[in-house]
Amino acid sequence: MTQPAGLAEASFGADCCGAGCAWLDYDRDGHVDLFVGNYLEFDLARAEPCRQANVPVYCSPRTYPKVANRLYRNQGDGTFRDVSGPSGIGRHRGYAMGLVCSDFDGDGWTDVYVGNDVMENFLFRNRQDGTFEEIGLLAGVAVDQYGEPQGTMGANAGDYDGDGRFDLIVTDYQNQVNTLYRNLGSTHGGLLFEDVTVPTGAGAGSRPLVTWGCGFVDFDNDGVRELFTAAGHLQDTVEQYDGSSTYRQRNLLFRQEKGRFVDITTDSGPPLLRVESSRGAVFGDLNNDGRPDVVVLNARSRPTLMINETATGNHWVTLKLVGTRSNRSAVGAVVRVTAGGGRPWMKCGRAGVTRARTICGCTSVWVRTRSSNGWRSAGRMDRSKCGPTWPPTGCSE
Ligand SMILES: [Ca+2]
Ligand SMILES: [Ca+2]
Ligand SMILES: [Ca+2]
Ligand SMILES: [Ca+2]
Repeated sequence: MTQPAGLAEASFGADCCGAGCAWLDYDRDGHVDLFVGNYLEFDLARAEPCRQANVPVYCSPRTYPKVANRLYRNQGDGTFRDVSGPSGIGRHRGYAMGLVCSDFDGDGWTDVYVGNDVMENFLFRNRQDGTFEEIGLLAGVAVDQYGEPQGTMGANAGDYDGDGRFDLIVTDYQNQVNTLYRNLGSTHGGLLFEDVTVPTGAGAGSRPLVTWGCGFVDFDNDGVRELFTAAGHLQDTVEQYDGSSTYRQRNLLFRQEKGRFVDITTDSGPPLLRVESSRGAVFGDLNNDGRPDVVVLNARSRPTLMINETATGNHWVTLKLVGTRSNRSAVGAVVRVTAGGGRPWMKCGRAGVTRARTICGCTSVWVRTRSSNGWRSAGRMDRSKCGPTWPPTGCSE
């Protein structure tokens, strides 16, 4: 279908390596569009071998030319049109790796964060007219709190602190720490994030690792999200030139305690103790028992499937959202739920599975009730509705 859909050039046509992609409905016409993050321009004929301490390694991306990302508009007839130029996306060249689509400024229009390797990251704010402006530096997510660009291997959005705004977690290369950007909302007319890596401890333990897929997921249904991070070194020869690191590494699992992330990896069962060179991580309730599971892709090895067996009496409910006049997959939909007298807040951002007060998608949504003492195990869901920013209208519950 790639050729007839008009996507044959989607990063693969040129000497260009794609590194990430995401579905979004950027123009809210009910047809899901495609964003492709491109890593760099690669020409095998001109490629030079690289070495570290005389050991063969993959070259730094700085060895290669930067390249622009691509945005493809779904024309509603089974084909896509490259709108990288008119949308403004194509004006910015970088080394894209992790990317995530989410409505960061809460205006109902999906924005795109693109993590770039070894250089400043991009945040493309949706101007609501088919174009984007790049505000990464102004918004505080281009570099870390020290002004340093990061490796930015992986990125995900999630409302870790439950204030209704989507925060950013970014994973990094060896000798860098994972960075958590808290979304402060639009102040003085501009969207602003704060690097809260140090006060929250979100980057703890990541400095020796190369980290990739990540996500805020509430694995025990208590209403507070945990942080999962997949790890594994890029260089399969690393042990020959760096005695402090290994190709295969353990993944990380943190829980939140009084505003800080605490490492619970070794207390969370045998799958978390596996040592692989992990890359991508996805989350979803694979066996429909209300507890989200994890699938991790491992370089040069089989994937790891982690079935969540957490003992918890906390309740949950599933909503299946089907767009009628908006896109059928409900990508970009927002749902607000009031339950047990608690805060009416729940959002969904992109395709996948979403849990209460998280944003990872809208195919299914779990909800727990909340009392004045926090989330509790028993209760009822009082009300659910498609929020006013469902794109643009129409829902079934
Ligand atoms: Ca569209
Ligand atoms: Ca937006
Ligand atoms: Ca937040
Ligand atoms: Ca939890």
